[in-house]
Amino acid sequence: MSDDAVPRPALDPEHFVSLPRPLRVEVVDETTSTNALVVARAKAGEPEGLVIVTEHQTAGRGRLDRVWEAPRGASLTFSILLRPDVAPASWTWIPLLTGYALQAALADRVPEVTLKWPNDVMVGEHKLAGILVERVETDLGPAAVIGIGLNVNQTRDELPTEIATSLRIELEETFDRNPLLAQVLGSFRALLPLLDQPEVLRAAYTDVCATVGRTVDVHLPGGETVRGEVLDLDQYGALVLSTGDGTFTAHAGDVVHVRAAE
Ligand code: BT5
Repeated sequence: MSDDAVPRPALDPEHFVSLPRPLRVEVVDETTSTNALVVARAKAGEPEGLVIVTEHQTAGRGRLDRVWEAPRGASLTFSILLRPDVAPASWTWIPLLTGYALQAALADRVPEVTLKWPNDVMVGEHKLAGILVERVETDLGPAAVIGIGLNVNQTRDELPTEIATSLRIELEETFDRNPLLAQVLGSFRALLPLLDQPEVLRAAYTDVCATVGRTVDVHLPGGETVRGEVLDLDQYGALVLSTGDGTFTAHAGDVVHVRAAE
């Protein structure tokens, strides 16, 4: 059961020494944003596989200038550097692959965990984790900085919105974040080759994506909204909607929100 007296072990680099190559984890006590830190390291020539995890972000970023908020020591906030050697068309799968790897790592503990296209990990209608992938141009070529915020030990009072949840709330248990992070990173590393097999990834993602089959409102920049039933994902991981008078394809980069239609 949850109990405020249960210790919350600090992040400890010792737990990450035997992760599969090329992953290597650095723990920092505090930073503005692990994405910002990894972007800077990518530009300075860092090889792929760097992971930076922090106890506290003072300016955590969401998509489209939204913010990611988590109290010190309660969650996992980390970023992974990749230098993907894949066709440009496969880049759009990176956030989806990341969500899939999180889902796969958590499903044993939380069987109800699903994915909300394009970048949310959900339990029912509640958001357990968010993903922010940034593409950075560097002297070594384009890099992907994959940021993940996973709510672990937050109590209801420590979450910023009603739609958020944490593992602690769902499972009534507090977690040592160290083995959890090692498991998530292991899952990510094991599934990474799927970037070269978009058809396999598409089938696997669709299987655990709660958005497919739903009627949703896709909010576009500029205020326009498109309503339709989600038929499928296309070969780039974009959402294909049936709108009544045809189909509409929504690309993750162009979407402000996807909400269940009222
Ligand atoms: C995301 O954005 O969900 C991407 C979040 C990525 C955060 C990680 S943490 C490590 C790395 N470093 C960073 O600086 N960022 C990444 P988006 O879909 O735009 O969702 C943002 C919205 O989620 C906010 O507007 C809030 O409504 C909500 N939100 C903020 N903090 C949350 C939390 N802890 N749990 C659930 N929802 C949250």
